[in-house]
Amino acid sequence: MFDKVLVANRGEIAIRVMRTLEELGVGTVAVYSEPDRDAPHVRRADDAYLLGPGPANESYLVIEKIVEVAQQAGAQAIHPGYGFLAENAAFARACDEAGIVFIGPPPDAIDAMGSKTRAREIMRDAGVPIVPGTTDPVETVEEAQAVIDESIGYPVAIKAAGGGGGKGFRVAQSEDELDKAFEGASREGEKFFSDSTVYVERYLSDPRHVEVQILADAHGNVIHLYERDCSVQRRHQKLIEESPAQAVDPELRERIGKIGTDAAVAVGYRSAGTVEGLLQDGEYFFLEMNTRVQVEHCVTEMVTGIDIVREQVKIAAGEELSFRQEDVVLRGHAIECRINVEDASKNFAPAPGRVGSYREPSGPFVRVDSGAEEGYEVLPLYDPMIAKLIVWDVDRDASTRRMLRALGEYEVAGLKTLIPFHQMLLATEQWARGETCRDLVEDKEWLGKLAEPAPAPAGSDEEPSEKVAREYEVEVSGRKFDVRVIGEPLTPDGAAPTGGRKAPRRERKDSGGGGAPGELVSPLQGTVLRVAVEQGAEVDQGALICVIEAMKMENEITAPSGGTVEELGISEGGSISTGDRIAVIK
Ligand code: MV4
Repeated sequence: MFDKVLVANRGEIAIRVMRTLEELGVGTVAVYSEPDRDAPHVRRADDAYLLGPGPANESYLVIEKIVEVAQQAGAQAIHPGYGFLAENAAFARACDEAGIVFIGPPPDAIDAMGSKTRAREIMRDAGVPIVPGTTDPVETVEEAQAVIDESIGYPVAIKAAGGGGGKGFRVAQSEDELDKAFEGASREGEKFFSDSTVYVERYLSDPRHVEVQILADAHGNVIHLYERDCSVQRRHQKLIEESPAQAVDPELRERIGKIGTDAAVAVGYRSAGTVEGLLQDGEYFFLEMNTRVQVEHCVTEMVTGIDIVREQVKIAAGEELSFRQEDVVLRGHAIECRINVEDASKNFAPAPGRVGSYREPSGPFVRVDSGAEEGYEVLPLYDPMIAKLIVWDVDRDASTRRMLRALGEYEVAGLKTLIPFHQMLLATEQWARGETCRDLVEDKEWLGKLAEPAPAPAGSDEEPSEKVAREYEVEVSGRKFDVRVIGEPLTPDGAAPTGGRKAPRRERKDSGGGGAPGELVSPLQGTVLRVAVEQGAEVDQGALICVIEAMKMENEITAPSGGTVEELGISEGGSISTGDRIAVIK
């Protein structure tokens, strides 16, 4: 086993990985960006190293810097978590070249599965069922039209070859929508993956998203940990996941498990991975493979009793899996709710800010994987998911009731989270009947019920405290170090301040609700992609005002109330900051 592992991530997943490393007796090294100096994942680790400024491409995505830090810290391996560099083959190769173990699959498997057309080709050749459609890229609309007429038929899904997770995914119901869908998928592929190549699939009208958890070691053992159902998603962001899938019976369970392991064998997989697929009318089709540990791995851990991250680390250290397929037993039912800092009533707009009082649920069979705490500032720079709530019980019904109980105990003051959304959704008949809830999560009227007066900003009566840097020379084990201490200023008598830890207060304007009457301010920083209204226009509550791109996500900003657009302070292509005025609607 390794002595020391660097965790190249932040937030809940960094802490999740460090917990397992601690249990294995492995030392932990955190990395962080400037605004994350004080973050829980940094305090959790044995050692921590600064990477650079806040934007991920200057910190969490800088391959050379992370490899250099690992060498400097004496870490023998790097765990990438999910997101950031987790599915970056160049990073995996850079680790190899530096003599550091990448805790993940071989770079060639990352490459192969990164290209969705190559993945489909490999799976088809291995006898894994894929959604009917092309395995070669389709160059032109005319070419797409020809294959659709010849073999696929409408409706079709046009998908970016470099895509995945729904990025660069468009639907054409009929021939007259093909042009637009092709252009859209191609443009998004170019924007996100610098690859405008697209392919065509038959569009399934109401499939379930069912995925298989895989573990493969370096000794030729490939097993699966059964399936998860992640059908409750919005704009391809999963919101609720569960295991086992209700729609899967024992016979189908064995069949899709085998599809999962066949897929893993076909790409020479090693480590933990997920084979994603669509299930419709008892038919299961391969969709794509995620070559990382996923956000929702926890529900599988709860029903199998297997620590997936522990297995991942052991596999990377060269150990053989200590159990076989027949040892993996499913027990009960687990559900996970993602706790995002978003306002579901405002089109799931990001709602960054400072967490006020914070209390996590507990009690029997309740697990909280969190990267937040009281006073934690959720930065618009990073993913809005601050925590996950996972529960286990004997069956889906009991698990749902336990989740509702736990959601009720969860207190996150000072900002909007998806907690009320989850409470409302889990109480619906659609959820109880095991439906995908696809229309519900897009239903503005239903989501509008979640709107309530904005909570008072946390600790708004407190004095802000600024941090300062002080230089010291210290001696540790006979070795001299120059250290820069970043903390609260010294008190007049020269003593370090005492009392509770207080995070630095950044200047920020109120986001949403506040300001002048009728004023709509931007909840995030980004680029105005589209302005959907003109000055003087009459809009209804919930009407689309503009689309802001932030962190490569398109965010729809809607009218908080109906009225006339009296002032419009934005233009397409312009940049916008948190708290900037978008419009005044009276
Ligand atoms: C599809 C599909 C229908 N037909 N592909 C791809 C990414 C994933 N997030 C959802 N994806 C879909 N791919 C074809 N050929 C429908 C979806 C889909 C979906 C699937 C299952 C459950 C919920 C869904 C919500 C939106 C889109």
